Amino acid sequence: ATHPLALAPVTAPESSADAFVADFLHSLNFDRGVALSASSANDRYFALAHTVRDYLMARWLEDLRRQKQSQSKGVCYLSAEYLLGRQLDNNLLAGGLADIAEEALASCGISLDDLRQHEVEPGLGNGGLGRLAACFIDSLATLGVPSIGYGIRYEYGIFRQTFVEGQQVEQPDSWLSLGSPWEFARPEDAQTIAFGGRTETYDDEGVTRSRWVPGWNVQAVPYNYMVPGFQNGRVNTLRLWSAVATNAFDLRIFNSGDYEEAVRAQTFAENISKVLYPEDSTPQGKELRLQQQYFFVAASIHDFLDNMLAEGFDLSALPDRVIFQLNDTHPVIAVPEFMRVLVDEKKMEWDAAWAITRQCFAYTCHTLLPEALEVWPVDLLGRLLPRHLEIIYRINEEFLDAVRARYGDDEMRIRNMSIIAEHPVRSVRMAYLATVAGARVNGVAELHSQLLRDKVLGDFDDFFPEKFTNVTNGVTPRRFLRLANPELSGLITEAIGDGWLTDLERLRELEPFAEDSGFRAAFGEVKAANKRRLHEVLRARDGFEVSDGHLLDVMVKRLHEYKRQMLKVLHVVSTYEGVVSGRVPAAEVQPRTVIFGAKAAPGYTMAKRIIHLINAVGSVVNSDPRLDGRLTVIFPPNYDVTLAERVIPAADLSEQISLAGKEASGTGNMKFALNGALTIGTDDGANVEIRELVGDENFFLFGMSEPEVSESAARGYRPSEFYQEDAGLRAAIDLIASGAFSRGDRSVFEPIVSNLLYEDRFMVLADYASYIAAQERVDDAYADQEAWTRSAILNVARTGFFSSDRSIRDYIDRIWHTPPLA
Ligand code: 26V
Repeated sequence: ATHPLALAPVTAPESSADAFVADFLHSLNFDRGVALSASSANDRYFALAHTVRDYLMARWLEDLRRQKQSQSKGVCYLSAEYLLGRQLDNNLLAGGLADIAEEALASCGISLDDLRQHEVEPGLGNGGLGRLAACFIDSLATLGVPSIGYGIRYEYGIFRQTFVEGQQVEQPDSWLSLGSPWEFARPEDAQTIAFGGRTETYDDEGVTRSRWVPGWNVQAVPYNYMVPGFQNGRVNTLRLWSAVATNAFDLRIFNSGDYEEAVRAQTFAENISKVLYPEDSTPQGKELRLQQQYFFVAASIHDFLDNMLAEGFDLSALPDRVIFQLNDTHPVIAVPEFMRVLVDEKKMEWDAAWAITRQCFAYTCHTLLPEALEVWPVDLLGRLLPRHLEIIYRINEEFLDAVRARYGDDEMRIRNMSIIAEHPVRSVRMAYLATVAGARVNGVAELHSQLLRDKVLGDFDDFFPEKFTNVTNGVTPRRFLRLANPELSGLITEAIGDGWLTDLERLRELEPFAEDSGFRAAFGEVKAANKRRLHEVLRARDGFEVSDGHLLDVMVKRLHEYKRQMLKVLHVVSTYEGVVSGRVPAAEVQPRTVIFGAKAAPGYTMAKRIIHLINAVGSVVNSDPRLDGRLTVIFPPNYDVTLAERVIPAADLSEQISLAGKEASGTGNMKFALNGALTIGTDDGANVEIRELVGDENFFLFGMSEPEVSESAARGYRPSEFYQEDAGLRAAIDLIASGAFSRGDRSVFEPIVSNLLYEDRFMVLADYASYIAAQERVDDAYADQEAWTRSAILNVARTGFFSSDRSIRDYIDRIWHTPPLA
């Protein structure tokens, strides 16, 4: 670092369109090896990405150096998922390069917009949890918090969804097939990750110690991704791990002369980071999934300890240097790994190690569904990670001793609080381990955090109330307002300046503009333009023709029964049935286009049936002339971040209709409100906070409250009573049962119908009447466009609270206590 050239990379390239052209052409020629005249669009996209990368590089190198050098406390965000979305636009915006790049490319006769379309989004997440992690690393960089995101570089992300005769068919998402211009492999920073084997005790100068004698190992190779802050000169790192076979492992087998076995072993190792599990909410207890979890957290912990701490660092000071934030239970195996390192490898006393560990971890819970809480069978965990199981047992023993000391021999309580469940199979309850080990436990919206304390983790709240806190989720305004909705962003900036991009509460200053008819007209124009833009996308992407002048009603999120896409289907079917039965003249139907977007977990049969039903209803409704084109249902396949960025800014109505007490937060709900859609929703998750902020008169509330749901369940819920008593509901369900949407074949949707009538776990029928009434209020409200637009503006103005910058500030204040930028 003393040679003068050592400083060269930390000088940013000159920012002018001409310099940009030179860099772009250089990259095209020397990175891609093609002349401009011979280049493909993909070549140009790569060259552009490399050019943008180069501009950010100086800042990145500087931040890497600073983070390593500074002795201040940093955040290691541990997440099995990052649903990043496309990178090019985000990095252009963050680097302040969008205009220069556009001008530079134009001078070469290239349209930036064309190149954008060539980026395959990295879909390394399932839904809300993964997208939240992506928003959080954006905000961490923008706020300049010393931090690093750790995760897995899945070779295949969330599957690509196609429909064949209306049914979901999954295709592999080979997002890396053309390579990724945004990643930097760092094979020299690889970690060796061990698995299997056994434990033993040994005599260490008179002290009996335990150690792990692993059976096999793999290499974890990190890939770094830039995470630029918004125009603040900061660039953080996302470090994703990829599995490869270790040489030692290969050699042993090669020496035995078994070539096929050696290749098999390689495949075995590389399987670990091969594919993202597309299950969302229902853990399957698959061994490979536990391997993935341990693989990435062990690599991350060792990476941090090896690379971020100075030589000879005093480990007892760890709590002043790091907090590991556990994004749900997926990374919780980090806790026993950390203890193993401190006790077995660093030879620390158990109590001292535990005191440190308890300060270095915090846990975020993202669910309320009991079946979504991860448990690992003890026999599986013990086979894969025998030493970790011993450590978990000891943590549990000491914890239960403390519980006994407090409550006496209350065996019921002990059984309920044990980290080890005995039934149906002996298993480790990962949420309990995280709660016992974490310095803090947070839910993701006020209601959710309250329900965690009252119900899911009630005994733990009683035992350590000081641990529990709330951090309401948020979304990054850079991606979901500025990039997704450039026209609205322009209008906002014209009205109040651009401070909102990093201080979203300033959207409040828009409130008076709701009363300004000129502003309302401009706002309405933006919405109309966004709809036209969406129509073009849907035409080009899927061949849909969408009518103008419709209320655009959108429900996009994972397909899950608790989210109740079924309720939306019943609303569509009931509108359709009203017209075809002759009870309602078509002319009285408010023209609506209903857009669905949803992937179902491949093994979730009921969810897939509901997808089939939506498509079936769509094809009947859309082609029935009696509707006079006033009701359209479209379901573009493969809803992803890229499509979200097009759909959300165009929406008039946001459907957030989960059964109260089931949706932990929701984050789509926030994105819609920020883009000026009105919400029809239940009192669930962050809907509660959205409604409080925007005001009752700007939100369509319906359905039971959480306490009402609990009461109804306790009394014994009988859905068929609602069917019997509500003629409209009966007609809609009967129409589905009749085979009207399945060419007369009554068997196709029979499982959906009988589930609704005799089980209906998520109380669709109980909330039906209230939902329909709320939709009637929507129709009435939409008829008065001035009033509707006024409400839409107020939704934008009053939802600045939902910036992920605010969420991160709350994490800092309530959990991390990390100092701001160094
Ligand atoms: C669970 C599992 C189980 C094993 C297989 C893979 C897998 C992947 C994800 C999950 C967790 C699902 C929990 C989740 O995504 N929760 C959502 O988190 C959002 C961000 O906090 C929140 O807005 C949503 O309400 C909540 O459903």
